[in-house]
Amino acid sequence: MKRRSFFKVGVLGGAAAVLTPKDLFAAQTTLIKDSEIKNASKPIVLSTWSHGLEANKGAWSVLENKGSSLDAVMKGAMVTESDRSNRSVGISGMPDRTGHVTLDACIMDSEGRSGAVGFVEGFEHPIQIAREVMEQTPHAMLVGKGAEIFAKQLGFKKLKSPISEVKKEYKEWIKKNPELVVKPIINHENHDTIGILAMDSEGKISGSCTTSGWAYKMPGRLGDSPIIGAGLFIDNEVGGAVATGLGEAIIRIAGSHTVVECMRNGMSPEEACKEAVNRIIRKNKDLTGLQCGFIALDKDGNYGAYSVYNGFNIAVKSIDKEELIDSAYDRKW
Ligand code: SD4
Repeated sequence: MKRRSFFKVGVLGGAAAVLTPKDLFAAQTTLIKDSEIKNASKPIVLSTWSHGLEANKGAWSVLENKGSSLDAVMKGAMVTESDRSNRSVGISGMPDRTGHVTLDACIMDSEGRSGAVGFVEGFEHPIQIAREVMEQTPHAMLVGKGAEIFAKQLGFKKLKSPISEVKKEYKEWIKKNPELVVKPIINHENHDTIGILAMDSEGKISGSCTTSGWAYKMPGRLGDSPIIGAGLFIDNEVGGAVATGLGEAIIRIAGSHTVVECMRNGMSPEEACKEAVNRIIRKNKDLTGLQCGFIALDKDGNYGAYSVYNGFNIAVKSIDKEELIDSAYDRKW
């Protein structure tokens, strides 16, 4: 929160000790400068990175027909998962350092229900399996073999993975990178993950996140993307947030949950994303290659984004908008 906001809240708090948390929230939110608020009418869908433009089209086909935000965020994610030209999501994504493409995904709805899968291989739509975990099981997350058995029982087909292009690229890469641990390279040219937030015509917010994870990660590694609170968090009383970038840094500050809680305390979506990014910056002395970004949507349809480095962007689709906006950021590459 800005100093100005603290001051005003302090004055209000001093003048009227009987203020309820709701009053306080109202007082805080009125302090946000108009220029910091990007607003669109509902329904609306937001996605990370430029591949979000296509994903948004998929989500929009649900929202414009008065479909639910839950169906919209799933459909949007499925568009990117099926795009074989996409080297960062789905079975055409980047492999781990043993050549396996392992996939992580999660989904969360306006009721606070969630489902996730991690470390699954060869499935076209991890996001659908995550939704089934939410709807068909008493669990919040299934990983590895167990998740694959569950998916097969539901009739999801296991495909050949990795696809030949990925295999070829991997063979070249491993020759040049024989060491066990490699530094992350996540920037505007090499990034993974699609994160989607949607609000439907009833004002219900849902989110999804799906990825092949950090390219050439160690086998067995899970990032933030399937972890509720890190890669994605929704609380319909407040809004939702989704993350992209170096998952280890995002997990360590419970990134998306942090963004939502900052909005609950009166910050605008962009301010809340900035606060989460600032925490990452404060806690990581070496920021070389450490790109992380958040997008957030509040319950009134305001949205914003913030990243460590420039180059992150947010795709927006509503009745009167279809655009890719550069995220605000802390520093330049
Ligand atoms: C991960 N957060 O596996 C993902 C990767 C990503 O842009 O979002 N890259 O850590």
